[in-house]
Amino acid sequence: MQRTVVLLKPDALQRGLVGEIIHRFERKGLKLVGLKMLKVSETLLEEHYAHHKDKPFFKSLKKFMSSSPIVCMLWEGLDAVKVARRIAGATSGREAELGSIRGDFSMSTSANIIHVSDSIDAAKEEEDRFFDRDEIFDWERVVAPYLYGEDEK
Ligand code: FUP
Repeated sequence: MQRTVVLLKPDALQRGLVGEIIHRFERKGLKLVGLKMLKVSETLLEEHYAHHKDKPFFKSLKKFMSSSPIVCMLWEGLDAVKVARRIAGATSGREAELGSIRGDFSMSTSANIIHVSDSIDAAKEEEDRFFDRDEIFDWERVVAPYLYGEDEK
């Protein structure tokens, strides 16, 4: 099973969308294995968004991401990385498909509610970046046989 990191950005908290978003991941069948709030430091943001450091929006992105706490979540499931990306939708809320979180709740490319790891490698790096080992819970989901077929375990 894969794990993927989901961050609920300050706009999700300010707009009271945290419960709605968690609900969508839960209903899909992903398993919550980590959950916490965090005030992100400048250092952590610079590491997390290192690939954007030369972009014109880098400074405002950092300001936005540190304007409120964020919610960090770790979700587990078959193909969790790809599935979570689809639940989130395209980067720009204006382009994202209706039915996705960004498509339903965002009009922006910067205030776009949610971050989701974009590859299996990124998911592993981000898990280490945002979670300590004792913050990850390896619990047995008793309904697992009703979420996956025998051949999918
Ligand atoms: P995504 O993987 O969909 O979150 O998208 P990116 O890695 O391309 O972008 C990461 C974050 O940078 C976005 F969520 C918001 C910010 N960003 C902007 O503010 N403006 C842009 O034009 C592109 C990205």
